[in-house]
Amino acid sequence: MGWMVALGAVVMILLQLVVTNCSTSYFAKDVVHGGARRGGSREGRNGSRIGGGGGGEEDTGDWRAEILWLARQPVAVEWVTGVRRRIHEHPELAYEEFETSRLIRAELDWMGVEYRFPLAGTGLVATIGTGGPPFVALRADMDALPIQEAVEWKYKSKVPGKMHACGHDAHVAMLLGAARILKTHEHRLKGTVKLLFQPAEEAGIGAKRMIEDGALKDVEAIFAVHVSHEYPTSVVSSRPGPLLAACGFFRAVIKGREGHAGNPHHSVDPIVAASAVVISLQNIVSRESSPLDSQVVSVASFNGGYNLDMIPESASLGGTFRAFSNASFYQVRHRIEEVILEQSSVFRCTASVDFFEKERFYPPTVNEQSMYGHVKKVAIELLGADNFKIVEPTMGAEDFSFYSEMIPAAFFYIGVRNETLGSIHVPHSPYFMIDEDVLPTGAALNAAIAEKYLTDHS
Ligand SMILES: *[C@@H]1O[C@H](CO)[C@@H](O)[C@H](O)[C@H]1NC(C)=O
Ligand SMILES: *[C@@H]1O[C@H](CO)[C@@H](O)[C@H](O)[C@H]1NC(C)=O
Ligand SMILES: CC(=O)N[C@H]1CO[C@H](CO)[C@@H](O)[C@@H]1O
Ligand SMILES: [Zn+2]
Ligand SMILES: [Zn+2]
Repeated sequence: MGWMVALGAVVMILLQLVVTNCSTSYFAKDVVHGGARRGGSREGRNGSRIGGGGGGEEDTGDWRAEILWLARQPVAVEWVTGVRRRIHEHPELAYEEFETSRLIRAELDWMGVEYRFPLAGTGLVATIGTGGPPFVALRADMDALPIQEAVEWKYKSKVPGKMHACGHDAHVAMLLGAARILKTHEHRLKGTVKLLFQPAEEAGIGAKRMIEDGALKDVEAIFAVHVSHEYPTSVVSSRPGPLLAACGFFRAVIKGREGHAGNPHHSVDPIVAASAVVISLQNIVSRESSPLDSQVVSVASFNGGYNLDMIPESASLGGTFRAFSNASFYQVRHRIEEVILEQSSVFRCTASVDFFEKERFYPPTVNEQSMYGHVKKVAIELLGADNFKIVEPTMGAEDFSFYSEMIPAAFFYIGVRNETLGSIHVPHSPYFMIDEDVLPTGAALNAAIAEKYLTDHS
């Protein structure tokens, strides 16, 4: 199905809003301001077509131009950038996104967009469209990180020790930007778009709680974007199938019996047991899993006693494990536990293992083929084939995987890399920054993905 474009109709509605009552309509307000500021340049936009006024004409080029125009009007750009900066200045950690959530709700109120609040504590789900099926969802995460920002700029984090170092401020801004575009298109949406503003992506698996609170009710497909420092500003990338790893953590406590190190036979040594555990854990991936099925087990923490002539009562160790399939992930988890318990008992110790399954246990993020295809198609239509890239999977994790486990889903990246600006740092770096030029494009892309999904599936 092509894009049904009714540019004439849209313009008529805009003009009507301007004429009737600009102060009550979110969008009309912008047209008035934007028009005034830009000296009526709106008319210069492919004027013949606007003047033509024929509704329902099918023309991808016009659709593309219109959605980008909506996103890139100076007032819209200024607004979306301002939203991002306000959030950036006031970062909030997982499940503490009170002000961020309040800001989102205020913007939605202003647009006249309805929402359900709260879900998962600070989260919300906004709704735009017919109110009927099909339902498609877009998701943004809201939380920041416990990192001290090292970038010196005007809108630097005002909260010591907290920073939006993963771009979730940009995700929220781009989703609100999409809301604004979709609201102006609401009359022509062929179903309903749900916008999920989710807490606690970095810690606390907020996605899972959003689902438990009904965020996916009726939703048949879901999409989410993440900024990427690897590609230039506004270049979109993704891949079909597994994209991000399943990710788990473990911590083991191995207990023996304390004793003098000069008389080791009176003690049960947990240090030797823990050492054997570390070595044995290395064999899970190297000896038990297929070389073609990428997996990781890393021991990243190892602690025992500190007294040089005492064998301690206990030792602890822990780390992380990753895999790209659910089956491998659970198999590795099972073997980590087994190896720790059994290897400890070889050395007459006892052990317990915690996998933090309620806070930090993520399934793999898997892009469903046709949802990936949809993102790719829309990105290329909107931004051109040069601006879409296929990426390799990475061992990072995302709690978007909880959605992708439930319904067809696609996760994709949008580039924020700009050497001139210095936005070249990895996420979670205190130097992380983005090229804000991405915001209008990301908003347009979000909106296009949702609108086009509804057109294709109604
Ligand atoms: C993943 O594997 C576990 C353990 O076998 C199972 O309980 C769970 O339902 C699986 N999840 C999916 C999405 O297949
Ligand atoms: C990088 O940012 C600078 C300053 O905003 C801008 O002039 C330039 O066009 C940007 N480059 C790219 C590749 O986006
Ligand atoms: C701003 C705008 O819509 N420009 C488009 C006008 O139409 C020409 C030809 O179809 C396009 O190339 C422009 O991008
Ligand atoms: Zn992150
Ligand atoms: Zn992130």
